[in-house]
Amino acid sequence: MKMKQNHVRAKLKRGEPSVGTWLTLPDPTAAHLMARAGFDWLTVELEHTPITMETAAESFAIIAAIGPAPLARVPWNNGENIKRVLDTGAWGIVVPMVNSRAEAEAAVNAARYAPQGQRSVGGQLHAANFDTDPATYYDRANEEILVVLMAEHVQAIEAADEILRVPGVDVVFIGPNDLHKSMGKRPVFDSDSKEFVDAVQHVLKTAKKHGVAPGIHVLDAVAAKRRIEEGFQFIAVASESGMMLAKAREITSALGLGPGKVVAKY
Ligand code: 3PY
Ligand code: MG
Repeated sequence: MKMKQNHVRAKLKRGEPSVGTWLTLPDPTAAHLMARAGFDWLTVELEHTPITMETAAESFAIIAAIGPAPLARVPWNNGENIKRVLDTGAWGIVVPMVNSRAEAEAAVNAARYAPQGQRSVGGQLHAANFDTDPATYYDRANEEILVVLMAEHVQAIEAADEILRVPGVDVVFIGPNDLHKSMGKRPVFDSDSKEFVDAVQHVLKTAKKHGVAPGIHVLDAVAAKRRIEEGFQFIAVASESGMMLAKAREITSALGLGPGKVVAKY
């Protein structure tokens, strides 16, 4: 039987950039509306939000039906999290804080069926979200599921060559906030700090060397364009709640209602 192609993985394999955003609100209605905004993919954020597996599964289904690729940032790098988001219909995983070759292997192992990994066979929603039957899904999933590992700690920068050598890794995605924090600096999306700039360039170079698509989280379209020009391919721009609040604060300040309170970083 036919199965939908993961257009994001295909684009990245062709060397093209792919832009998406983060979904942080525990609300499939927000996912529904954002899925129509034109992004290539949407990552349901389960790491730092109240979003439950049930809400995430509803969002994956809506996003896949409308067109973007539904991805999930898992709360942490373990097999239970990875299995459950994939079995409930995510087309890919974003795995936080992967700092060593062993941690990279564990993530790939959980995301790929044998012989590439040890993902357990089961579930219904994964095949439904690829508009196919389970037998076809089990045959093809290893070619369609996107595995994104995060480089967001100085240890990951040091181990980048070892991590990106692991077969089955599609993307290395820099988390600039955690990366700055691990350097003893204030968490920010970008800075001129030499240590940060060198780390970003090292990840970019090492990713290209191993045929892995480099990615990074940025705050706006200007930064996204700059990172694409540098060679980054998997670009996350802010989040849906960040966009909502930025627009709200633009309106309140234009009307002289005061700047409002800063409630979200992105
Ligand atoms: C970070 O900047 O640490 C992130 O996790 C962004 O996604
Ligand atoms: Mg982070």
